[in-house]
Formats: sequence, structure tokens, C-alpha cells
Amino acid sequence: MTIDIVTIFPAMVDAALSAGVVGRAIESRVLDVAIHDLRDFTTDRHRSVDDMPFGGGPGMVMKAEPIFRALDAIEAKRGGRLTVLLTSPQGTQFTQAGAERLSKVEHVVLLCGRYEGVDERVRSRVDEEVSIGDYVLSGGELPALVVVDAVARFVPGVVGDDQSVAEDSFSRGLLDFPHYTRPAEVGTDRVPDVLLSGNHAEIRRWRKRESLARTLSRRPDLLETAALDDEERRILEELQKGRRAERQD
Ligand code: 4HQ
Repeated sequence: MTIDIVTIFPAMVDAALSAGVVGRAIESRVLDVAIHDLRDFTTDRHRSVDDMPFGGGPGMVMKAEPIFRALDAIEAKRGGRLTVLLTSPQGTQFTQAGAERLSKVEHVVLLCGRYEGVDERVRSRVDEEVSIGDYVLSGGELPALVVVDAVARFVPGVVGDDQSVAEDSFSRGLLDFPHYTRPAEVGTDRVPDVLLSGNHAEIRRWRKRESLARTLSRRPDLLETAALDDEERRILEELQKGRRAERQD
């Protein structure tokens, strides 16, 4: 897949994308990511990307035409249908399922908004508006980076071990179980014995129980849609019974 990012802060986006598994995937050309400086698509002396809002009011609005020119240039370069995303608090919530779906799209473009937002006419060329959560950021760069990271993990070859992507917390629809590494004792705090037992069937069951217990206490909403196997349903039943008993005494 290819990802094109349009931003007025190309250095910020470039720095973030040079680190970690995504950085390595770009370096080794498993992922084709290009960053475009929106100012390169302006035509005035001052390279303006924003202007005052019609109707008055505070703040500035991103101009439509530089964005249209950037999209035309990306379309010419990629030579196929673009899927254009705009990150905004008005968008539909970005989820793990959304990330997996986008990873199968050939050419994705991310438009990073700044200021009060973009000229409404840009939306005629936007396929999807996505929000990463209910809070206000000062620009779309961080949301775009979140989208790239979550999508890239589903592209074959980006994460070394395909197994770990399949087992990722939200791909299973449950919260993660606790992890431990050496030493087995930190002060008086010991690693649970089961993890040192070498009994892999028991370890698997313990991890399932921990995942389910955490999900039940912190994110019960996830249990409505999680795909549980027979064993998980049995363990969940047990945990719920335990919690009902707790509440009684
Ligand atoms: N912004 N999820 C305002 C966000 C945001 C979010 C991006 C702030 C766009 C103009 N985007 N700009 N939350 O807060 O996606």
C-alpha cells in the first residue's frame, strides 16, 4: 500500500515516522510513505495555507486550493484511485477494525488540518473523516500518525511476527493480560508461579482469565462484541459469578 501525508509540518511527521517498526518498514520499502509540504502547493509570495473565516470570528481556516493542488499531484504520481482521509473531531471513531480495513486499501491520503479547520469545500474530495478520540488537538498531524501506525501494523512484513498482530489485544476484542520479565522477584513482588511452571496449557488458561477479568472490570462494553471461544465463555461465567457473590457480602 501507499500512504501520502499532506501537512504544514513535514519535519514533525518525518521525525515520528523514522522510529520503530514503522520506520524500519519505510526504510526497507515494505511501506511506501510520502510526506508532502502543503506550502509547496501554494502560488502566492507568502506561501499562504490559511485565511480569515467568511462571516467573521476567531482563528483562521485552511484554504481549499493548495489542498486540491496537492491531491492532484498525488493522484498523478500514484496513478490509481485515492482514498482521502481527513482527521477531525467530527469524524467517525477510528478503531482497530477500521485500521485493518484501511490496510487493504491501495492508495491512502491523510490530510492534516490545522487552525480552526479546513474550508468546507475540501470535503467534496474527502472519502472519510476520522477522529482518534473525543479531545481537541492543535492539528491533524498526531491523529494522522496514529492512523499510519495502527494501519501499518496490518501490512504483511511490517511487524516481524504475524502471530503477535493476530494476538494483539484489540484484534481479539479483549484487553491484554499482564506481562513479566526477569528477575522473577523485584523486592518482595514475585512473578505468578504459573508463569514459571512450564505448564503451557495452564499458562494459556491463566492469561485468558486475566484478560477476561481486566476486560470485565475496566471495559465491560468490549464483552458485547468480543468473539469468545467455549473456554473463554466458561471462564467469563465464573468471573461474573464471583463478582455477583462479592457484591452480596
Ligand atoms: N483535530 N481526531 C483540529 C483533532 C482530531 C481528533 C484535528 C484538531 C484537526 C483542525 N483529529 N484540527 N481528536 O482534534 O482527529
